[in-house]
Amino acid sequence: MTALSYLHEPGILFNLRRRFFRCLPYTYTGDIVVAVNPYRWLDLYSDELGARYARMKAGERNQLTPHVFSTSAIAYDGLSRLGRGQSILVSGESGAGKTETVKILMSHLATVARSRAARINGESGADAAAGGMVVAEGAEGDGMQSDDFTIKQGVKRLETAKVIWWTKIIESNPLLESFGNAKTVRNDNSSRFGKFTQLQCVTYLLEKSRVVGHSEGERGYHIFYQLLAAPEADKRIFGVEGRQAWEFAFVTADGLEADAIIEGKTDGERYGMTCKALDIIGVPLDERQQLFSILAGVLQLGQISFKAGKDDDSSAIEDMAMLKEPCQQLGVADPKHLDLALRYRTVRVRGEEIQTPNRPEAALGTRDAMAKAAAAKALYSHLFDWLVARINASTGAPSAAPLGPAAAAAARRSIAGAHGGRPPPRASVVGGGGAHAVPVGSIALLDIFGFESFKVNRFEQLCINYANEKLQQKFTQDIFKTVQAEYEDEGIPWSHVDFADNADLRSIHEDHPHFCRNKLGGKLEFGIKHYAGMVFYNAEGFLEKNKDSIGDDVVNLMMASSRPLVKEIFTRVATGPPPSGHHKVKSSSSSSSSNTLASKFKTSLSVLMETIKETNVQYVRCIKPNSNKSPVVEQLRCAGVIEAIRISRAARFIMLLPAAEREIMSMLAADAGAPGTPTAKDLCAQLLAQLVPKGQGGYEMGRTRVYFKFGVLEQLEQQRLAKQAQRATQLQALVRMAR
Ligand code: AD9
Ligand code: MG
Repeated sequence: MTALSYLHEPGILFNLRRRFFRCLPYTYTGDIVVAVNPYRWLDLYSDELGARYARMKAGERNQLTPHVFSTSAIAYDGLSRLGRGQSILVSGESGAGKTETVKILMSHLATVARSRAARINGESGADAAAGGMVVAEGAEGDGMQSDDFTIKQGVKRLETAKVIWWTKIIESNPLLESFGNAKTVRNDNSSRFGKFTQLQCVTYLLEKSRVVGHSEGERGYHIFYQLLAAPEADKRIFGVEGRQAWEFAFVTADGLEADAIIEGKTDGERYGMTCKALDIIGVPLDERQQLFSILAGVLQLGQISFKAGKDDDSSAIEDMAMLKEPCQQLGVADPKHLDLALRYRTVRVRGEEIQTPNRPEAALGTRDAMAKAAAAKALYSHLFDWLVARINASTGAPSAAPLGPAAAAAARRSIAGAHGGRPPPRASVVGGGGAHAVPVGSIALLDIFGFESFKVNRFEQLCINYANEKLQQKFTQDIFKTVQAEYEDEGIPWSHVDFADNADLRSIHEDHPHFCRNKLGGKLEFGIKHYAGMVFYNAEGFLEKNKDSIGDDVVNLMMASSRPLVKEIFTRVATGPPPSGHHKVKSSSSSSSSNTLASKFKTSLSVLMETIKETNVQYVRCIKPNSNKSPVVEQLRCAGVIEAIRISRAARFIMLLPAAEREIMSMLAADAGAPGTPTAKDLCAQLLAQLVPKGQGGYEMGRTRVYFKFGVLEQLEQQRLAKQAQRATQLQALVRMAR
């Protein structure tokens, strides 16, 4: 893209389109990789190809076809050679391919590590494939070539541990997707949480409302459908024997049956994959059953309905029998306790505990229904956090300690598994090293929920789009910095250049240009001009969702559960999760305002940005090519690809390769009558002095490049073409005369 002499939107679009139809989804614009979602698996992810990019030396990037593999190879190299922490930020709108790209990057990092280890150990490729996959290893090759038998044994054991470690990492991706992804109108496998994978996996804001409902044409979390598509024998254990997804209020689809299907594998097949993945990360059968029991309990909570009570201001459970199943699955001994926890709340009045009914302020039962939904959401989100913690614990640095035969066998089975045209194994949590190799940094990958704009946008969309704004801001600043650094390098005076920045959003008020009231919408509607476009939000339910609290009664009930896992996930929250090894999470003061979901989210995003700042950042911008969704040019604008160019235009100069400049110059040299000069730079300077009108600041001479004011180069090009045409006519005339 940077080699194009005309850098403008149509040119960029044309280039991307042409490459897309030639099955070349990757294109470089400078250091950025633009990835256009091919929506079918192309033969671009083989181990052989991965190894080619892995062997790529610094500065060789442009000799190979543009590929996202170059990003992972450069990150790996930056870490292992320079010891600098790396991060790869993948962005793009919903469905653009971020999650898949991150998986491709991860599996390639494993390949790079493998091929490096193979080189060090002098192993054959096949042997290396079974081990030696170390990311972030300190000194490469230390003592690895010893002939000593015991050391060899030790190394072998370590290699086996690494295989298992990588397998766990690989398997954690689809596992987290089962629990944190769902079908939306924009993407069948849409991430409803953000994920920053470093040594540890840190997740951001799981969309909780999806636990209890979803819009038309969408689905709840995959895992619920997997549970209901499980073998009947399993379903019997969880009390959902013979039941179908459409029977459960929380996950039922009001729309067509087709809405409840996602492409690829069936939910039943995915259930099997999830069980296998749980096995690999070390969740034993008993715990797995408890996990699915909780999920079944959540679904059954959704079946509880309320009716008017005996006196006016009370409500009652429609049918007490409804409580039996959820109580059994959640380990609540007495259904009456669940009844009380849902319909009453305990308040303390002068030291005394009083049970008051949830007042049905608006419609009867809405309060109770909300308590029910809050309980379900708490159960699910605590379970999700627990799962992430388990994955982190399980994918810590591999140790050479003996591992259970079951885990080893499962790991081997998984590695041997076919990938059916999809990319090879996906790793998840990147980093870590051998038992004796202390990691010197890590490679982090960020995969967030993409920018969203639906017909109706709610609190979740505001949070999601806010996260995207944050990421965009970092991108713009980096691009800006790159341009600035280049100008300084070239010895060109730098004057302040403006660039689009939505940082002022935080000061939104009525007459702010980025804030807008929807004239047609209701009182609760407002719009925000995001970097990626205008979005109108409906503020209904904002306060409730932002408060994000459940009653103490439900928490106490769950902590008294006879199911150890239910107890555990609520205890983790009550006492706070154990501090993660790698991230020092800065906790803000716990004033009441910082307890809202939005402020917690904001703080964790700031911490994330601080973490990223310490690393060397690379960008991948994913583009969705569908014509029925948003036009590509809009996405390019949003992805900052156009923005990057706009910034250099705002700086008033277009960067060019010296060769291209010289070509034009020499074409004009004869006419301009420039005397021969020793250096190309002098020639350029003289020529330009004659060709470009003086006093208009049409160009600026840098040390190695000429920066033209926008349009000047195009003018010169026009002249050149005119001259060429004139010459051709003259030549033709000569030929005719000769005849
Ligand atoms: V969201 O913000 O989580 O809603 P993503 O993550 O950007 O979104 P995702 O990676 O899930 O999108 O990609 C959507 C679909 O595009 C995938 O399910 C694949 O079917 C398809 N896809 C994405 N990337 C590739 C690819 N490199 N090759 C083939 C792809 N198909
Ligand atoms: Mg995703």
